[in-house]
Amino acid sequence: MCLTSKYALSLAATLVFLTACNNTSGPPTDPPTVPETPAPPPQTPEEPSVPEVEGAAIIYDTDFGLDVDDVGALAMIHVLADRGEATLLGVVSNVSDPYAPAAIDVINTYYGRPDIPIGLAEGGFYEEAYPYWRDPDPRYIKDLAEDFPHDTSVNPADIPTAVETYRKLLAAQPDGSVTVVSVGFMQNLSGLMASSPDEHSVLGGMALVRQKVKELVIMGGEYPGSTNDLYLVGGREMDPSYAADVLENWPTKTVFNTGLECEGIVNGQTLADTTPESNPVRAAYTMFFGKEGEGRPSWDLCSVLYTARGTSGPEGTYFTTRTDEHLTLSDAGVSRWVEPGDGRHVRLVRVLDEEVMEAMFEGFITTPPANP
Ligand SMILES: [Ca+2]
Repeated sequence: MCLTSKYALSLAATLVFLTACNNTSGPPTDPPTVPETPAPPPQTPEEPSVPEVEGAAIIYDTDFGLDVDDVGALAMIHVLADRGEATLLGVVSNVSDPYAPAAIDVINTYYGRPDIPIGLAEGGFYEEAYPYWRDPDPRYIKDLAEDFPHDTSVNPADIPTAVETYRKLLAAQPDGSVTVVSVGFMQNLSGLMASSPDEHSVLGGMALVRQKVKELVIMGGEYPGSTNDLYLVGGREMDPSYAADVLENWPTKTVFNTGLECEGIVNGQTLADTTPESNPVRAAYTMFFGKEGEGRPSWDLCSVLYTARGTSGPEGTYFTTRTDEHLTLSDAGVSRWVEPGDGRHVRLVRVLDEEVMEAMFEGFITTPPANP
């Protein structure tokens, strides 16, 4: 029987076991002695743990609340993650609405990822984020936060800033590996570039971005130009300076899904037919429209598609790219694509039929969570 001791994994366990065996074959002796615990190995400073990443490593920068395709796009990221095509590192809100982080966490929680880091924009930009061009104007993120499970505070003082969240997430990732998906305003990105070294990284913002970010994927930048591009101008609370800073100074490849490319592709209209009432994605669309069965253009979803799969996938070629122009933005918020290319700005041109893309997006956002 004592041969089994050879399977013991540690010296300590072996000694205890041998002692016990001896005790069964002879007269009682002294109580078994507890072998000395080997000294622990010398402490080494812990490396920051790097979570396992599959597919595109995404930080999603969203104006959650202003429109509802942001919810569809976040759902799509989760389904891509369930399929091993993406990893959601974190989400930052570029509106300052205190309900935005909680509403984002509602969606993350529904898809079985309740602990994704979430950051909130500073500075009082869109402190109430709702579709202000609609009448009535539902603040669906507040309803999501109040009606669905999550564990995120609605007190902004409890939420890390978007810039801090960016810095912490980027610092923990391998060089050149992170894709930032910006589907809203750009003050978080501008703030990240201007950020100082902190406990997360000795690098300033520009160096940190240059080192860690693979590419920035922006939804916005209407082609061939616009005086009123929502995200470049800043919408109702206009301030084009942040977007101007990003267009001019962001140090990595920047890929523009200009909005119009995917405006004709509708998403969300079948959520009420194919998913349960407990689905907060369905609820968001229903609350946004005030009724079921309506869909929204797929601006943000096209950015997610490019981010996860690039310009082509099983359905065919999604996009071609143009690099012969770069996007400029004046102080007054007038944007224009001008020649020549600057080596950084890339523009996506949709190729795949709208119907095929629509079916693909609807398939993504109506897929149940793999690990609810
Ligand atoms: Ca958006």
